[in-house]
Amino acid sequence: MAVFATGVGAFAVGSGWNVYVSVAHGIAGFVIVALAPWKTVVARRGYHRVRPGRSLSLMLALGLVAALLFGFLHSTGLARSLGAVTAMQLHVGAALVSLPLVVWHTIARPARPHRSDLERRKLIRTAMVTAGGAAAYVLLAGAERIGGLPGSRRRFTGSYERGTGNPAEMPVTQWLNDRVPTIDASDWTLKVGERRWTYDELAAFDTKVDGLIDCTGGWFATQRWEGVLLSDLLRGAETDEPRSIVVRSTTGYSRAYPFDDASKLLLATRIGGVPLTAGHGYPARIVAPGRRGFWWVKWVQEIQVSSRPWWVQPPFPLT
Ligand SMILES: Nc1nc2c(c(=O)[nH]1)N[C@H]1C(S)=C(S)[C@@H](COP(=O)(O)O)O[C@H]1N2
Ligand SMILES: [Mo]
Repeated sequence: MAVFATGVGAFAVGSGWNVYVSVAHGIAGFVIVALAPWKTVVARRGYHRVRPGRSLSLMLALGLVAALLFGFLHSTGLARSLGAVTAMQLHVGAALVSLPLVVWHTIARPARPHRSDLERRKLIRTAMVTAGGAAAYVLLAGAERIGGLPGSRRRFTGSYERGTGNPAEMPVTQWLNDRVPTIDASDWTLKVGERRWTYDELAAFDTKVDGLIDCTGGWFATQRWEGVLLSDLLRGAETDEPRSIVVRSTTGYSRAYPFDDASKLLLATRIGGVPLTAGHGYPARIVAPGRRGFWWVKWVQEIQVSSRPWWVQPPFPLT
């Protein structure tokens, strides 16, 4: 459970304390590996008893092995993509398949708590396994560095640099199933409050932000973005109790941000001095430094101030 929680945590945040979450996620992975031999003995015993759910148990074991393997391949950089999919996608996919199975397994195969569980000896053993996981984590990081593996050049979120200062080299990424729309800027407008902005009006703004985008898919890049800060754009569009800013794309993808972040969010029309490409969000996209890539809404169509708190939304987009 710790490994799922830290994995989700690492996805949610891209700055500050996230580094601890990511490190904990790595250590938890090693702890699972360390416990595997012991668990294998228990599982082998259980497997010989024919009972319902045996194939589910087997699937769970396979799912966890796959999640660990692909996590290892991504983080070391030994294999970052396998054909059309990335190791990171397989890592997350295997984890998502395993999660309901873990829940089922905990309910269907309860481990009865023993009085001895809280004994000093057992607590010390737990501490030692965790310390062993941490040591393995540090050793692997060292080995990556000495061996010159790509894994040592990752950001603390686990992401690899791709296309900094060169937008053409930067991946075009969609969160789930969104498709890149073809938008003709001459019949596109941006609705902000009651006002509609044309592309040319927006393109006249030239606030520049060197912003780092870090996709949960495992890559990051820094670019010079250019456009208008939401705090400038929203002047006059404020409502009575502004609590959040809701940004929606032409495709229906949307995110809500705390209202107080307005001066940190840019609506960009240019990247590296030239208009955005369709893939990167033309005509206009959000630049949200410090937030993971899924907050950087592309193809923005509407920006509204709302009295609803920003956290009244799914933690991750649903499309
Ligand atoms: N409308 C819309 N905006 C979106 C997405 C999406 O699926 N739809 N994906 C997000 C994700 S997950 C990332 S990492 C960035 C990627 O930006 P890029 O394609 O310009 O590199 O866009 C974000 N903005
Ligand atoms: Mo992403």
